Amino acid sequence: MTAPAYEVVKSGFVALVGRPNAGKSTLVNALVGSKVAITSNTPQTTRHRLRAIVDQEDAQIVFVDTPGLHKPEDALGEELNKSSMMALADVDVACLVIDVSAQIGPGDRWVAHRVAEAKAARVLILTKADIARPEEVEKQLAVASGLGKFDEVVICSAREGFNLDGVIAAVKAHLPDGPRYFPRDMPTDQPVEVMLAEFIRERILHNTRDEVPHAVGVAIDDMTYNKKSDTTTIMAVIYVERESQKGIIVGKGGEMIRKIGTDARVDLERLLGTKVYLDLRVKLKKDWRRDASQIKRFGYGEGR
Ligand SMILES: Nc1nc2c(ncn2[C@@H]2O[C@H](COP(=O)(O)OP(=O)(O)OP(=O)(O)O)[C@@H](O)[C@H]2O)c(=O)[nH]1
Ligand SMILES: [Mg+2]
Repeated sequence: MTAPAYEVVKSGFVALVGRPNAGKSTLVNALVGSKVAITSNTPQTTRHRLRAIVDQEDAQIVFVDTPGLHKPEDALGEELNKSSMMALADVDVACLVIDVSAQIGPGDRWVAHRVAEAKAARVLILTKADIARPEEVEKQLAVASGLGKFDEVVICSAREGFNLDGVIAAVKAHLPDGPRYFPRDMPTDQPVEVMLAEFIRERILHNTRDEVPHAVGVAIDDMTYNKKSDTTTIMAVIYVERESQKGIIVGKGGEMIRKIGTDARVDLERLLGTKVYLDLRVKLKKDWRRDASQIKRFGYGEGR
């Protein structure tokens, strides 16, 4: 037998699934050690599957962050669920992520069944341990463990960086030998335009409430780099579904859209490593969440 032409390490794909708001994307960012996924306390923040890569001397773990599984109310919701389910179809390890501070209910049970059906090792991750008392954690652990048969159970806090090593060890134990699938210094496989649009959308999620966060889609129209001033000009469009939402995003005298732009620029500049001039416009795209082709155009769900 001849040796393979590549370095053999522990490598494979690891899906993180769970209810919206469970803490999946925050955990992915903490594991990778850089911001690759947007996060917010608005459920259904994540709108597409994304890969985040943890590279070590003896392993390469490709985490797949997914949209929270929920009861869909529109075409967008259906797309998001479909995208998460597809992530489960082809991974080495399926992680059920549960918020240790929230009541475990039918939503978690449903996701647990999907994890049980996956042909993968199963890891139960209880996260947000920093906001639960030890006795609450114990109680949740007992209930969550009853959701299915798990190969590993881990308690962690993404926010405080508690037991991230435990998460890594738990998944690594179930990875096969294989090649590094991605370059060693690549934290995510997302195109830069997607990350820019998502970073802008995150700032909208953080600055607005009620129906507005869900009704927003962001697209990058154009991007040009000026070497002399070391500045990237980004033209982005924020789409909303109603005229009233447009007013909220723009705000009184343009105050809100300026704040969104200023907030977003910090992440955009960090990502690009240049100064950024951000031109934000707000446009109306009536009921886009009900329209499969529009959803696809934004790249949400399985789009793009
Ligand atoms: N205290 C605490 N809060 C956390 C932790 N992890 C996530 N959160 C918060 O929980 C909320 C949801 O986090 P996300 O990472 O966006 O959750 P998600 O599971 O990706 O949500 P969806 O994308 O909607 O499915 C955010 O407000 C996070 O700041 C944690 O370990 N501790
Ligand atoms: Mg998420």
